[in-house]
Amino acid sequence: MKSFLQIWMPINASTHGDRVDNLIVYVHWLMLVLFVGWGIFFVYTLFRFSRNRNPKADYHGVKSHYSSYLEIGVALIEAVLLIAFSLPFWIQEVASATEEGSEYDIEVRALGQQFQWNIHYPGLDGVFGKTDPTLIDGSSNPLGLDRSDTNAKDDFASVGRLYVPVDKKVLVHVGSYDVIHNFFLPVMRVKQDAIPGTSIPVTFIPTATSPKNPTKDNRWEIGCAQLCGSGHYKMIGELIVLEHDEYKTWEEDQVKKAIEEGDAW
Ligand SMILES: [Cu+2]
Repeated sequence: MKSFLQIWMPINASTHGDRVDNLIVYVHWLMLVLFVGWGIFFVYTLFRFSRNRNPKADYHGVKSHYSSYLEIGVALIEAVLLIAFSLPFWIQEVASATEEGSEYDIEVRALGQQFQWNIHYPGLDGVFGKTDPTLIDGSSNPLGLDRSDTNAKDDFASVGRLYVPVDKKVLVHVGSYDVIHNFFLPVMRVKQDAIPGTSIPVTFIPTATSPKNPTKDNRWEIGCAQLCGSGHYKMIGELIVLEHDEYKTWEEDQVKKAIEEGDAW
């Protein structure tokens, strides 16, 4: 279901995006009702309790319980939003989708670093090679990959660019080298804090391929949604969703470069 507020949102290109958007829409409707309701109440009090009508202060105040009932009503609606919409969504899309043993097609690591996203691909063996923070070198080894590890031989990095195939389940382990960043894929409705020393899984399934020759206005961005330092504004990457065979060709190409040249970034 496409809700009318989606007109003002980035396009949604993930299977779970509609549920996120619907929740945003419900919260906005509740906020609109509260905004109009409190606005009317405020104007009412200006007249009802004006100095002209109440020359003497009333030391007893309001006796009715209407405002309490209203507050309870608002709390109930919020509880319904949380229990009926947010929690089931979170359990299904976040908790169970990322738990140990759940199925996925592509697995990458996204590591925030002032001020870029380093994407680590495990290569054709599907196993991430060993990394060591002391080996990190901004230009030649942004992941700190230990090439002496056999699993690391075909690993490669893609700085600022996340390539994924369409219609496949992608698992991203989000982490950080330095400060707290936030891995944000607006068109996938994915937003996850990247916290140093932790690796937090997020998943999504793209439903469309990204624009072929993207311009600044229609490219699919990777953003950093957490103020992370003076270069935060330029921590923008690009999400590239390819057809499955295009993705395979790209991946094999990167692996070849990694094996032949010992690096691929
Ligand atoms: Cu950042």
